[in-house]
Amino acid sequence: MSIFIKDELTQLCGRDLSAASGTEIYHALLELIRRQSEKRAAAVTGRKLYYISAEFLIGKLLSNNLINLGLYDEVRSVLSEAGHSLGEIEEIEPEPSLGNGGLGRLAACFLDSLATLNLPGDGIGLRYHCGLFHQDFKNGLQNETPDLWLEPHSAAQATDTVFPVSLAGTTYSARLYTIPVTGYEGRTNTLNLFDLDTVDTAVIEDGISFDKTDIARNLTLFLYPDDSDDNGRLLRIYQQYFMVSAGAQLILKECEERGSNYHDLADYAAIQINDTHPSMVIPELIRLLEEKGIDFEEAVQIVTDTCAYTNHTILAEALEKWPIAFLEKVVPQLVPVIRKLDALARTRTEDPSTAIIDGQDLVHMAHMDIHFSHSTNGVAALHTEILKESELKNFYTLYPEKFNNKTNGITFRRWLMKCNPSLTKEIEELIGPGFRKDAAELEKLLAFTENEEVLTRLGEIKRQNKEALAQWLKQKQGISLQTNAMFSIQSKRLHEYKRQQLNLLFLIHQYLEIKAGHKPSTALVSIFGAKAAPAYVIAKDIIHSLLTLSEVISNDPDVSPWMQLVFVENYNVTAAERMIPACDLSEQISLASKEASGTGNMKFMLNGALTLGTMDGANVEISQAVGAENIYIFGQSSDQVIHRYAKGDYCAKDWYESDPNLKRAIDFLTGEEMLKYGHKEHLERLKNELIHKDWFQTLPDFNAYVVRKQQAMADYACNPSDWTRRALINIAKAGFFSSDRTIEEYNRDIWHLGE
Ligand code: 26Q
Repeated sequence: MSIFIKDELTQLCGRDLSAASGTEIYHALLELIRRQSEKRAAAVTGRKLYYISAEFLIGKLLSNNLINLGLYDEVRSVLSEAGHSLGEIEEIEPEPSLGNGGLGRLAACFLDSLATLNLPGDGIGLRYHCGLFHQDFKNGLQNETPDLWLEPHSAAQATDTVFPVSLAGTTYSARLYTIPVTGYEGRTNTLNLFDLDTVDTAVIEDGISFDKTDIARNLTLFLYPDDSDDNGRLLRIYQQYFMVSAGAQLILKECEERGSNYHDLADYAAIQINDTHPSMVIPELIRLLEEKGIDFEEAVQIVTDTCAYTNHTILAEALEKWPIAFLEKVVPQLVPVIRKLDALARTRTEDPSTAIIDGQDLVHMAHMDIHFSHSTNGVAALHTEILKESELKNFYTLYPEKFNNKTNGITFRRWLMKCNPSLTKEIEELIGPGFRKDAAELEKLLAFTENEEVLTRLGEIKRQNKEALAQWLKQKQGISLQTNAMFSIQSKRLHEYKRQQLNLLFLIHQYLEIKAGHKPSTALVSIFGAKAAPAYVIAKDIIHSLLTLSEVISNDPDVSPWMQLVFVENYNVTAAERMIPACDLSEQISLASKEASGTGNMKFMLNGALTLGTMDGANVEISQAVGAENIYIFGQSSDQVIHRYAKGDYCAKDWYESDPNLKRAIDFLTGEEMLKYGHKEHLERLKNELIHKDWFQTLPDFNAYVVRKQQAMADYACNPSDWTRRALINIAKAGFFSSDRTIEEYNRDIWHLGE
C-alpha cells in the first residue's frame, strides 16, 4: 500500500517528495484525500439527513481525514522517509474556524459520527471568507483581526451548482462548495457550503470593521457579524436567508432526483435545525412547495414532518426575535407565509406566550420551530428538563410528545485518537482496538484501576503531554510553563455565565494567601483560553483582569514558584487539541442552569482530567457516570438559582460585605498591585459590576469554589497515584459522551435514516 501512496503523492506533487516543499506536499495531500474519500461516497436509499447550521467549527482536517481513511501511519512514514514530518505539514494548513464555540463544534462532531456510522447525512452552511476573528493581546487587552483562512487550495471545492436567492428584491446566485466528510472506516458524506462569487475581502477596513450595507460584497465575509447595530442585525438576516433558501433548493433538487414527488418529501429528507439561526428554512420550504403547486395546509404538514429543532441555550438574549419590518425589507416573500403560520398557531392555543408574532411585531424564531417541526430537543438532561418545566413550559403543555433530550457528545477520533496518540496507544494495549468504533468498550479500563504499573504509565503520559504543551506555548507565546505543577484549564468562550471571573477571584484569593505565608499544597498552573465577543464590554474587562493578574503574579518572586496564570492567545480547535491532553483539573464552573450542556467538559474527562464543576449541563451526567468521589462538585443547584432569580432579591453587595475573603479579593482588583500593570477603567468597571450587579451570581458560589478547589489541590499533591486512578475512571466512563451514541439516539428517535 505504502508504495502506492508514495507514487500517488509523488505524482500529485509533480516531483520527488524529498525535493517538494511543505506547501506542495500539503496540496498533494488535499487532492489525495479528495480522491480517496470519493471512493467511499455511498449511494443514498431512503431518508437522508440535512444538518443545517450557521456554524461548522470543523478545525484542521488533514490529520483527521488521514486517520479516518486509514492512511495516517502510511503517510507519516512515507513523508518521514522523504525528510518531512506530518506535524510540519499540518502547521501549513489554515484552521477553518467557521464557528463560535460549542454549537459549531457540535455540528462538526456530528458530521464525523454520521459518516462513521455509515448514515447518509450532509451539512448545509455558509462558506465564510473570514472565520471567527483572530485574537491577540496588546497592552493587556484583546485585539481582533480578520481570520482570512480561505486560500486557493482550500478543502472547500467550488462546484457548478448555483441557486437563485432573492434578497431585498435583488436576485443573487448562491454557489455550492463542498468539503468531503470522511467517516472512521466509514462512508464519505458532504459538507455543503454556500457562497456568493462577488464577495470581496477588500471591503474590510480597520481591524474587523467593514461596510455592512454592501451586501453583494460582504454577504459571507464574516462569521457572526457584529450585531450591535441595525445594519449588523440586517446582515445576519441576509446571511440566514441566503443559507436556508439555497439549502432548501438543494434539498428539493436532491430529493426529486431520488424520486420524490414532494408530497412524500418526509420519506426522503430529515432536516435538523441547529438552534434558530436556520429557522427560516421552515417558511422557505413551505413557500417553495407552494410554488410547486402544493397547497398551504399540505405544505405545512410536509415541512412539519421533515423538520426537527435543537435548542442550545436558555439565555434570553440569545433567543432570536426579529422585527417583522426587518424581514419585510430583506425577505418580503417570506412574510405572508410567516403571518399565515402565526394565524395557524393561534388556532391551536389562545396562550399569547406561544405566538410567533408578538404584540411588538417581533417574530420569535424558536416559536415557529416548535409549532412547525415534529421534534424539539435540549442538549443535556438538565437542560431539557428546564426547557420543559420553565423556559418552554407552555409549549411543553401544548406538545408534550415533541419534546425530547439528546445529550451532546464529542467525536473520539479527534478528541482522543488525533489529539492524544500516546494515551490512545496505551488504551489499545490494555483493552484492544474495539473502543475506536465502540466507545462503550472504554469501560474495560476499569479492570486496571488498581494496577500500579498502568497508573504509573498514565501519569507519565500526562507529564509528557504537559511538556508538549509547554514547548508549544514557548514557541507560540514565549512563555515558560512550570510543568511540575497541577494544570487547571478553563477554555471556552468568555461569558459572564461561564464565570471566568469566579476563577479570577479564586486566583486573587490564592495570591493573597501565599503572600500571607500560607503555602498551598501544590503549585498551580492556571491556563485560560477564551475569546470575548468584540462588543462585550465586561467580558473584555475580565480578560484584562486576568492578564493583569498574570503580570502581578509573575513579577512577584514570593508567589510565582507556587502559581502561574497563563492566557493562551487565539483559542481555537487547534489550541484545544494541545491543551486538553495536558489538563489535570477541568474547570466547568458555570452558574447552574445556564450552560445547556458544555462539550469541553467531555473532552477533558476523556483525556484523563478530573472535573471541578457545578451541577450544570452535562456535568450532571458526568458526575452520575463517574460517581461523587471522582469529580469535584460545588455551588448552588439549578433549583436554587432559578428560585433566586424568581424572587428577584439577589443582592451582590450583601455577599461582598459579609465575607471578608470575598471582599478582600474583589477590592484587590483596584488595589495598587493591579493598578501597577493594568488599566483603572477596566478593573474598576469589573469591580463595580461584581458588587452592584453580578447577574450570574458569582459571589454566592465563591466560598464553596475555594474550598473545593483547595481540596482538589491537596488530593493531587498528597496522593498522585490515587489521582491517576480517578482520572482512569473518568476515561473509562467517558464512552457515553461519544457523539456516536448521540447520533444513534437522534437517528433512533427523530431521523430514521435510510429507512
Ligand atoms: C443569537 C441571536 C443573535 C445573534 C447571535 C445569536 C447566537 C449566536 C451563537 C446565539 C447562540 C450562539 C451559540 C450558542 C452555543 O454555542 N451554545 C452552546 O451549544 C453547545 C452545544 O449544544 C452547548 O454544549 C453549550 O452549553 C451551549 O452554550
